[in-house]
Amino acid sequence: MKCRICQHEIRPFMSFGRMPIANGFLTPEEFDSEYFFELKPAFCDQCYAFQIEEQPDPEMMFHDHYAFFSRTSKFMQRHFKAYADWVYSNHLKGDDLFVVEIGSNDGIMLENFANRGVRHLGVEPSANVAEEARKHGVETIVCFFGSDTAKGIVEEYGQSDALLAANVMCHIPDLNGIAEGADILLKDDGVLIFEDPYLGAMIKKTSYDQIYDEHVFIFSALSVASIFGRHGFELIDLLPQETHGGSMRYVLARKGVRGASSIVCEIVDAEKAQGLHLPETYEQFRKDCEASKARLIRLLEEEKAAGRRVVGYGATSKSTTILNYCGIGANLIEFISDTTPIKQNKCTPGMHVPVKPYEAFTEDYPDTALLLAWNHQKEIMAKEEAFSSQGGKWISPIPEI
Ligand code: JHZ
Ligand code: SAH
Ligand code: ZN
Repeated sequence: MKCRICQHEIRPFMSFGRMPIANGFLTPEEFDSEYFFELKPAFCDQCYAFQIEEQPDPEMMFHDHYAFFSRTSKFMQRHFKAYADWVYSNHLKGDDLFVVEIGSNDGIMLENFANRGVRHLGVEPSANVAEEARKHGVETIVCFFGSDTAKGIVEEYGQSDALLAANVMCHIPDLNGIAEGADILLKDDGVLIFEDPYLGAMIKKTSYDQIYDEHVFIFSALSVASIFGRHGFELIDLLPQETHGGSMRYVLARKGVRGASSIVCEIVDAEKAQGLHLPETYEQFRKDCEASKARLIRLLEEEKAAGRRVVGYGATSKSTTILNYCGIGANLIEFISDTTPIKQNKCTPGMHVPVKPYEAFTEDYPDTALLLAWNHQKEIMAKEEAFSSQGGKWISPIPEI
């Protein structure tokens, strides 16, 4: 295969096997026509882009019945308020500000700009979540961001002061097109700011569940500097985040326009010390994934042998990789509880475990809960004190089982 960024010839270093659409929750009538592809990660040692070999077409993942709504976590609502406040105080100056967000989903971030009366626009291809954003006063257009969208926005609204994103840049296969779009859209001193799950954290925690159809890339400072550096942008700041099991916020501006923080060099050095630029690191990661899989299966089989009821907590996109890679189905977990209405009373992609409303968990506690939304551990442990204190046991598949 060719690297999506630099066209260098690269080879996958492992396979997670046959995978469905991670957010493709479905009914039994749809089992026969379910789509599958082989999930194989690869690393490019020329531009440092960690990527998957095959990604389904964007329209198969993002449409008018997309299953992920950002507002399902209270913690994430607070996170996005803080993110928006930080952008506002540190990167926006002057009057008549204009902010654009890619992948604005249900408006969780832009609502904070709307509340300040800042001109804003969300670009969101999934019509159902965009509709939810509008209910919160967030102006949204339903389309995929790219250089054509950028031209259209400039014609209608003018150039923007900031182009923001969270958990979407790593979903977009044509990043060269995104960088061109950013160049068209941003004012001369405009900033491009985004955050995504961090490669350094994924390697450290063996959180291989970050790898699924939507996540075509997993970024590091090394790769982001190289990807956007080809288009005249430079990294000027980096802010590690706790969200989604370890993320990084990247701040970029046109080369030479704004000063760069010394943290950029520090983090790049730390990534080299961690070996994120070396193929051997990914060989070790493969072994760590295999060991993690074996441990999780053994533990669930022990629960079953002991006659204990196990239920999954949170039908995350990430869990599609865990369940399918480890072969965990209704044989090992009874059902998965989730608070998102669109996922409820459907089955999980590939392994077809039933998804039930949250109340199915609270009304009849299992012996053990498999914490598939492990990135929301703090929020969930606080919420589920009653389950834990009456003897309920938790298994977190990641970071350590
Ligand atoms: P959560 C999605 O990943 C997909 P997922 C996407 N690719 C991405 O990058 C990130 O989001 C941003 C439920 N839940 O946040 C709600 C409860 O049931 O880990 C969600 O279905 N009870 C865009 O899907 C799921 O868990 C709770 O108390 O891996 C959490 O999904 C809480 C807090 C959540 O993202
Ligand atoms: N920013 C939110 C939502 C992340 S989900 C958060 O962090 O919680 C990713 C979102 O990006 C989805 O709503 C999806 O429809 C959207 N998306 C995917 N590809 C896109 C593209 N090319 N342009 C704009 N949005 C895109
Ligand atoms: Zn490359």
